[in-house]
Amino acid sequence: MKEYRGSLNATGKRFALVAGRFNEAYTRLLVDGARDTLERAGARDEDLELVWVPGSFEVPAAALAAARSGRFDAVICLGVLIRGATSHYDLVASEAAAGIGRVFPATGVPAVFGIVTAENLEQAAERCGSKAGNRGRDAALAAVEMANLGASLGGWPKPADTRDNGKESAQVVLGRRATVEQG
Ligand code: INI
Repeated sequence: MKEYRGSLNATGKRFALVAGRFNEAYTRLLVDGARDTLERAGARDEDLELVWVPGSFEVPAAALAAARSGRFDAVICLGVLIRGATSHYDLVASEAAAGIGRVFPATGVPAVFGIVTAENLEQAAERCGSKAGNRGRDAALAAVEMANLGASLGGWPKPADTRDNGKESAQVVLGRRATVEQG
């Protein structure tokens, strides 16, 4: 049986990192981990671009813009969500996950999920470079693997609706598939 597996060689590949500034001290650890992993896998610093957004809620919009730019083989989404006293965390977490999940089908560019969702500061710290690893590194490896797997399979399919220059794709990602006037 023929098997396909994306390699972990990032040589010649271009990546966008999109990071939420909320809980910045932790998010920076994810960014550092992702960058170090990409460079150790062979990516050149000049082939990496980092986009900061206010928080995890805004990550999907910037990830979509990066994916649509055509400049990247994959987009790495990073953020740190820590549960508070209200339902805010749940709303932001579900929107971030759903929005990031829609970028790939809408653009044909893999967007990987490196958002830490933690119940408290201790859990966040554990996932940002201490005893539970570094989710930024994990996400970077997933991005390299997906970029290479796509190349092995002859390229990830571009959605049919890129014919309208991505306008329809944007509506899919933003969850507004129904009629929306484009200005
Ligand atoms: N954004 C995060 O990335 N992490 C959080 O823990 C968080 N909490 O808990 O509030 C958070 N909120 C901000 C949100 O992502 C948006 O930036 C904000 O609501 C403006 O749209």
